[in-house]
Parts: sequence; structure tokens; C-alpha cells
Amino acid sequence: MHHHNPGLGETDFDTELGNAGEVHQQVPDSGDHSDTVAHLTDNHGHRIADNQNSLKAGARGPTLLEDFVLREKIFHFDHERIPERIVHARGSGAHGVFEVTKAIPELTKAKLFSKAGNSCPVFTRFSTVAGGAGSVDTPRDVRGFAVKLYTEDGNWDLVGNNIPVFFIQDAIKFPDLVHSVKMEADRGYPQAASAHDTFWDFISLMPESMHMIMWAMSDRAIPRTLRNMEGFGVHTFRLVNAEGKGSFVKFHWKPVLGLASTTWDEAVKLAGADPDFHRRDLHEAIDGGHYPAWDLGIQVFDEAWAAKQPYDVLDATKLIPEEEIPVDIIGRMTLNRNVDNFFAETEQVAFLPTNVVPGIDFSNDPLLQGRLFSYLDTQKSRLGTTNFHQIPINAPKCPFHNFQRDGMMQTLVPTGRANYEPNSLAEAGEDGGPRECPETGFTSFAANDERNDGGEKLRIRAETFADHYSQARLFYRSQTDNEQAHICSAIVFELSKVTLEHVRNRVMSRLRNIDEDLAKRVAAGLAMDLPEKAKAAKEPIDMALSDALSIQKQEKPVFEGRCVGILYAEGSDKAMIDEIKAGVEKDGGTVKLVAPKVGEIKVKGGTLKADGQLAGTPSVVFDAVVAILMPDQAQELAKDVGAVAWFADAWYHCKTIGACGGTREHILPKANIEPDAGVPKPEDFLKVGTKRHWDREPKVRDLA
Ligand code: HDD
Repeated sequence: MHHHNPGLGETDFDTELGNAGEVHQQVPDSGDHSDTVAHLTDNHGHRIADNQNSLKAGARGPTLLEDFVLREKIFHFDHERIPERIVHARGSGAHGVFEVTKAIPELTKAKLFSKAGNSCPVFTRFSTVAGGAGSVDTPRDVRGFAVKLYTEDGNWDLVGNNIPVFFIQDAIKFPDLVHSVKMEADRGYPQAASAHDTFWDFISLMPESMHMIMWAMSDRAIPRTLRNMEGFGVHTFRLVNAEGKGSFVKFHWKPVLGLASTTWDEAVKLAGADPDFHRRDLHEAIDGGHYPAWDLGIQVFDEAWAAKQPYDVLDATKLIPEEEIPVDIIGRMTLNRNVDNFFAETEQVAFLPTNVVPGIDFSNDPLLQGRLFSYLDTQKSRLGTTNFHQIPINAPKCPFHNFQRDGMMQTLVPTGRANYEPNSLAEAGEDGGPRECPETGFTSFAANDERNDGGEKLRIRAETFADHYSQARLFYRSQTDNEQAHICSAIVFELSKVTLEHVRNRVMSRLRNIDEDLAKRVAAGLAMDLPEKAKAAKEPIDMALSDALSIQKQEKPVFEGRCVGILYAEGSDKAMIDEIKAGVEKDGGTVKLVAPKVGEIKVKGGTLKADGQLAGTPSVVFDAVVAILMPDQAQELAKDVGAVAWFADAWYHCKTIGACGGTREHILPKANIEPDAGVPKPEDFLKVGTKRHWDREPKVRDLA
């Protein structure tokens, strides 16, 4: 079956005539392409002569039931949507490659990690969690970070997030968590937002969520691009070597481009300016050959070390500070190919945390244990068949054979008489089918955990999971002043959308266990009194602060992977524009030209065509901006509130603004901009780069 039909794209027919009441035999493809393009057929191979008109009893008569061309086309269309994911519905994916940079045979028998240089194809899907498939890319939300590694031992799916901890400790609470954050059941809103009553009601009743709440209210939850996020496997997993020795492990993905986030105001404006901002950015970066890459790192430890920590490594609401156990880099993932078809690949990809290979195993983390059931189950509901593994994006790239047969949408043709095992058909000279592999097959690690209370059947939470606040405090106190202010503002914003006073009070009563100053700032921001401190199941302790938890402490002032917007108009100096463009591109960045009009206009030294029109390309889509304008053009633009907002936003979002004389004189004062070190002349722009000027923030916003 041929699915490409380039000939149709060139179809040129007069729709006005098509709508006219008279008999009109339209032949859209009037040129004879029969030798050069595939024939348009229905799904059963019948060539279609007319794809414009349904079959009617007379020109103005009713449409006939026998029109199988019409019926098949509409039938297919009517069923083109599948259920969206209950969480992580909105996602963007890409293909790539994973390459091992450091062999770890002493830790795992996974063949992939036996030798540096080993590699395998990957498919990675990033997502938001709460919003529907058609929601925007930049809400405040956790981001999914799911990687499918097609190894020679079968698929290994590392289904993680961009935050290393989770809201809840036990999978039995997952449906409650998700119900509470999604649109409220009775009213169907808000979409893709945690700022509403039910989420905070649930959260405030679940003190274990406080650590993740700190992350979700931080700039981690409003990443600049998908390329600037870390990824985490979250749970403690286990590596098992050839001798059967197990080690605990946490997986990390470190973005080669470094971490970068937006400010809240910027994220909100991005949602309007470009609802697909992250999806477009990923697509364009890969299309332009700027392949995003992440290093895979591991934190490895054993039971003895785990037993000594003030938290339980099986508790997914806890992280292991990198300063305690450094992240050892063992490989790199590079995303280098966009999908050919969004539905076939990004939508139909099915991740399964149960997809592990010999040498990688699970731990008893009760959240992970629940996930091991949930994902297989959900794929049947979403993809409609137990044969979802046959969809190309899900199929392993190594051979797979077993005795499972039939089922809806069986697309393979299993051969042979034996569909059961054991069988002795092989002895009879027939193909008895595949056999077990006791030596090389997956065997579960025989964990013998002496801290497991004798293993009685209990519905219970381990005592060692009782500390809900120490790591929330660790996270909050490890941030810079600005970042702490962002967390306070975010909580004030979210609680301002909560209409139930007792819920706000309960949240604040919990914040007091994290940090008194944080609680006071939130109370002041809401003009509310601080309630009594909530009783903690276990008194929090002060852990050693961790710089790795802050984005700003790791920020890179680079052009690589960043996008600069240059504003010009008639008469602007092309040489200066070219110089900045060349400088940014030399360092791996991209430049987009913005002008009041997109068509070709005269500038000093030639003509220029813009990539974007000023009104449709606000400064929020750029990491830094430059204005190169003739004074009269600057004076004109200063009359336009939209143009002034272009600069005001860049200023408010602490971005570098390269500004020529005319811009300084006419526009910046109107935007309330008092040039600082982040507002260089165009000729100095390259030296300043894309770093955010956080020291500007107290001037533009109340950080209390
Ligand atoms: Fe989940 C999807 C990540 C807890 C049940 N989850 C899903 C995706 C990611 C995560 C990245 C999207 C995969 C894709 O792109 O297709 N989930 C996590 C992480 C968790 C977590 C990092 C905690 C550490 N999830 C979790 C629990 C449960 C689920 C506790 C249920 C018991 N998650 C699902 C699901 C989804 C899913 C309902 C929806 C679509 C899908 O699986 O394929 O089964």
C-alpha cells in the first residue's frame, strides 16, 4: 500500500465551480501523471477515479449508499482519533541514538553497557502531564521524559520526568492525584493548570507531596525548551552484573546545552504567542542540524549505604543529593531525526517501565511497583489491541518469537503448527518453535532485603517514609534568592486561584515545616495570617545544601542552542545585522529576523526579508534580542504599544537587549527601561550573550 500521494498536493481546481449547482465533472488532476505518481486507491486497492464528488442519483439528488469510496473515506475519518493518554497526553517525540561512553560490566551484564562505543537507536517523547493532547506547551507542569532504547536484548524504556522526585509514595494514590490536578470533574476546567481548588485540596492533605511541590513551583516546571531540561528515572532501580551482584542505581539525563527556564510571565505569554513553542523548538532544532543531546549518568550505591541515610531510597519523594553520590556519566543520547508522521510515531509510541533488559532490574519502590502494572494495562485501552507491540515504533529491533497468537489487529503471520510449549514437534521433524534461554534470559534479582519486616502481607507505609519535609527544605534553601522568590510568587499565584480558605491555610501550615520565611512570604503575598504549623509525622532535619538543585547556579551564558531575535526596519544597517548573525551562528545559536513587515524591504547595504512580523513574533520567543533601527524608524515604532512591549517584555524577563542609539532614545524610555549591563550597544551584544540578568529582577518586580 502506498501512502504518499504527491500528485494531490498539486491539485488545482476551482472550488467556486465545485460549489455551483450545475453538473460539473471535476477532474482535479487533469495532467496525466500516470507514469510518475502512484495511483490513488481505496484501502482495498481499487483505483479511485473521482475524489471530489460523491455518487448521487442525479446531479441534485440524494447520495447513494453504494458509494464505497465516500463511505470508506468517511468511515476512516470518523475513527481517526484514539483515546488520548490519561496523563502526559501532550507530547513531542524524536528519534536518535544512544552511545555508551563508559563501559560498566562490573555493575551490569546489560550487553549495551559492556563496551564503550556500543550504541542503539532510541525514541524519546517529552510531555506535559496535566493538559490534553491539544493543550499548550508552556504551563507550569512537570515534564515527562520517556526514552525507549531499542537494544539488542530487547527494548529498555526509561520512563522518567524532568523532576527527580514524585508527589506520592504509593501507586494507589495516583488516580487521586491525577483526578485532582486535571480539569475539575463537574465543570471541565481549568485545562493544563494546577492553580485550582481540587489540586491544592488534595496536595495539602498529602504532606509527602511537599518536596515535589517545591520543584513544581520552581522554575523547573517552566523550562525554556525541552532541550534545556534534565531527565530523571526517579525511582531507585537495580543493576545486576554477570556474577549476580546487585547495586542500587538512580538514572539521570543531563542536557548538554545546560539548564534554562522561563519566568512565569514569559511562560504565560508564550502560551499565547506560540502554543507549540516546545514542539516547534525541538522540531526546528533537529531540522536545522542542531541535535540536542543528553548525557546519561548514574548514581550507584548499595544496601549498606542506603540503610544509613535519613530517608528511604525506596521512597520516590526523595532524591540523593549529587554532592553525596556524584553522577557518573556513562553514555550520551543524541536526538537527530524528526518523526515522519506524528500519529504513527509520537502518538502511538507505548512506553512500559516493565521494559528492562537482563542486567537492569526494579526495586521495591511501591510507586514503581504500581507503574509496572499500569502501563501495559493502559496501552490496551489506548491502542485497542494486545498487539500494540507490533506497531513499528513499539516493536523491538531485535528478533522476537513466542507462542502468543491472534488478537485484534494481528499484523504478523505467525507460521508453524506449534502454538504451545512445551511441545515435541521438533522431534517429529517439524519446527517446534522457540525455546527458553536459561543462560541469557531475564532472571529477576533475588532480593533479600533484611529491612523488609519479615514480608507479611500488610497495607502499610514504612516508617522510613515518614519524613515529608527535610528534602523540601533542602530544595528550597539550595536555590538562589531569585529562585526562592520565584517559588514564593508561584505558590502565591496558585493559592490566589484557590477559593477555599481552609485549603490555603492547610498549605501554609505545611510550608511552615519547610521554611518559616517561605511560609511568611506566602502569607504576606496573600494578605493572610499564618496558621498554626502542621504537625509533622517526623521532625525535619537540615541536610547539607546542594548547588545541583539550582538552575541559576548552573546557568550558561552561551549562544549554543539559543535563539536571538534581531529587529530591523527600513534603512537599518545590514552589515551590523550580518555581523551579529554570524557571531551567534558561529557559536551554535540561531537568529531570526523580525521587522514590522515580512516582505523584502530596503536596508542600508541591500535588502532583507524577515522571518517574522513584529506583531506576530513577540520577544518571548527569543533568548535575547537586538534592535538595529534608523532613528526615524525607532521614533515611529515608539508610537506602537506592541513594539514597545517587545522591549518591555525582554526587560521584564531579564534578557539581554542589544539597543542602537535610536532605540535608546525613543523606545527604551517608553518601556521604562533604564539600561544596565544587560542592555549593550549592538556592537557589544556578542560579548554579553544570552545569560539572564537576574540582578535586574528586583527592579522590575516585587520579590517579596
Ligand atoms: Fe506515569 C504515562 C512518567 C507515575 C501511570 N508516565 C507516563 C509518561 C511518563 C510518565 C513520562 C508518558 C509516556 C509517554 O510519553 O508516552 N509516571 C511517570 C513518572 C512517574 C509516574 C516519572 C513517577 C515516578 N504513572 C505513574 C504512576 C502510575 C502511572 C504511579 C500509575 C500507577 N503514566 C501512567 C499511565 C500512562 C503514564 C496511565 C499514561 C499513558 C501511558 O502511561 O502510556 O499508565
